[in-house]
Amino acid sequence: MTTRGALIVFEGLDRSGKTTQTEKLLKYLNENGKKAIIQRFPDRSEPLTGSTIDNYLRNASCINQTKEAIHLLFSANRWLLRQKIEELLKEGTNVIVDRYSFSGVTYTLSKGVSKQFACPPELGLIRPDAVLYFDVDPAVTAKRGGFGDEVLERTDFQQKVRENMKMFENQSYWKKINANETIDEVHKNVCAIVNDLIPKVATNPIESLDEKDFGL
Ligand code: NYM
Ligand code: MG
Repeated sequence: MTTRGALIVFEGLDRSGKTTQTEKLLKYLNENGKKAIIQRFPDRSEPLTGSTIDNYLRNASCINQTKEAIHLLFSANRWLLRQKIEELLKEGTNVIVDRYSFSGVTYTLSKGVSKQFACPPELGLIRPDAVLYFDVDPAVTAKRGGFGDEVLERTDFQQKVRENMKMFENQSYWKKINANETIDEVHKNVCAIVNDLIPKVATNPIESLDEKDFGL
């Protein structure tokens, strides 16, 4: 019987260490004989939406610019990769995702858009088996290299995102990680969760996000 891969999502504020940790996890899984790939969102290389989103993030002069339209573009960017992710999971590849619907919803809510607008486009995307939420004080990330390069990287805005992320705290797949620890300590915590997760979900059906995931 073929077993499926796990969908492992990394979430957190800008500069919380997600990208570093997804790369370390990929290397760890591969070295342990497990198939895995990284899928980043936004996927700036996706042909229909990627360059438009990249352009917005690097050039928009204000976070309120086109907030509804950009929200739908971020969501479309995920929908355009949905089938590929499903196929990978079915053939037994673990898919490590750097940001997903949870960033999609909380970043947009933090711009003042309603939950009723922000959540529905996410319904039907594949539900992650685990979301590793990298929790860190925005005062800490603001001091990390590169902070401030893109339009949403402002401490007051990041604080709102952190507050909004609390809406997911009670989901069974939500695993809070202390992102203030060293890179090696965080990696150890990530590996422990993932080693436990992969065999547990191998024969589970693939499910989709629904109203319950967003408290609708
Ligand atoms: N972002 C990311 C959103 O606003 N909505 C989304 O759906 C996603 C996936 O894009 N500041 C924001 C969060 C980040 C920015 O992401 C770029 P990254 O991981 O820094 O490349
Ligand atoms: Mg960023």
